[in-house]
Amino acid sequence: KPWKLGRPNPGGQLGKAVQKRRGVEHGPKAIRDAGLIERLSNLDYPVHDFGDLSFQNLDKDEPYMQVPFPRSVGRANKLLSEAVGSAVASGHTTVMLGGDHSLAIGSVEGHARQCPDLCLIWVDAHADINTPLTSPSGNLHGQSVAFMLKELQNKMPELPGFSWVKPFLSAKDLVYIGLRDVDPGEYDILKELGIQCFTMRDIDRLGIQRVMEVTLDHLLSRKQRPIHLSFDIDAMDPSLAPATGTPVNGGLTYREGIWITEEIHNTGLLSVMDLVEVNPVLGASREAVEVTASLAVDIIASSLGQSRQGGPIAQTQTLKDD
Ligand code: HAR
Ligand code: MN
Ligand code: MN
Ligand code: MN
Repeated sequence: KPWKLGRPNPGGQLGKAVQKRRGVEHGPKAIRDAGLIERLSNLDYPVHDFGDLSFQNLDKDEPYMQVPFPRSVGRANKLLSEAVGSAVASGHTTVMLGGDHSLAIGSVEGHARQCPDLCLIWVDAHADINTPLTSPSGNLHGQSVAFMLKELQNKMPELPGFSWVKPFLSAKDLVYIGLRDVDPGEYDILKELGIQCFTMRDIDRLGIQRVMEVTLDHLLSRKQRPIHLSFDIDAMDPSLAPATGTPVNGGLTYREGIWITEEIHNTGLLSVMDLVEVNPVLGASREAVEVTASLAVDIIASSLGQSRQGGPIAQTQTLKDD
């Protein structure tokens, strides 16, 4: 029975029947309730909470092929793109809380308008690179990256609601970490475009330290540039992040997750991060929701400089050299 976040779930059982994964819109509240703002304030940043954006579901939003609610999702992402763009333009390091991972379309697009040379690190159990034609589910949260990539331009149908998105990212400017549930059509795209992927198998083989070394080298060795980190909480093992829509066993350990974010912080180049797919309605208990939201806070705080050793970490140095 889904636990409800202190107030009735407006969709209730009807919501569940219509849209199985309903509830992810309550993710930001759960993450704030887990103490996000206080934790970031402790890091010596002035923190500004821009609050929630409000999105409306459009009437007559008929599915396009098998994609549900394209116009509503497209419109929401356009608003988000503008909000992220103006936060970045005014000099903020920006955190976007979801919601589901389709929000990365607007978040990364808005960031890229301000910072056209950005690179993208996608931490996720899933590649989210289906096109509307390859998608087994139709769901846009499994297609976000396909909207961004220049190389997929001629494979993307014109989806109502998304005409404002022009592909802006090259395949070489993207790295995946944590993959373990990749659809056949996605596998073909990843191979064909030669995208740098570190699956859980690669992490087992190389270790997370090496994975991050190669990731940052791949993206930053030619030049230093802004990083967009898009972190799907389902990258983490479901034992640590149970309250999410599509958990997959065998995910990142707590320490692997924190290593990833510490290494990204240490570049000094993190510009925008997304933390998505925390779904308080899907937790089996109040505790399951709280551990998931509190993990999300740890991941964000670590990305923004919370350290495990009480002070800044100089890259590749030991504690005594810092
Ligand atoms: N690959 C599947 C699809 O396209 C499921 C992916 C969506 N789930 C996510 N994304 N949480 O990371 O439908
Ligand atoms: Mn989702
Ligand atoms: Mn995702
Ligand atoms: Mn995922």
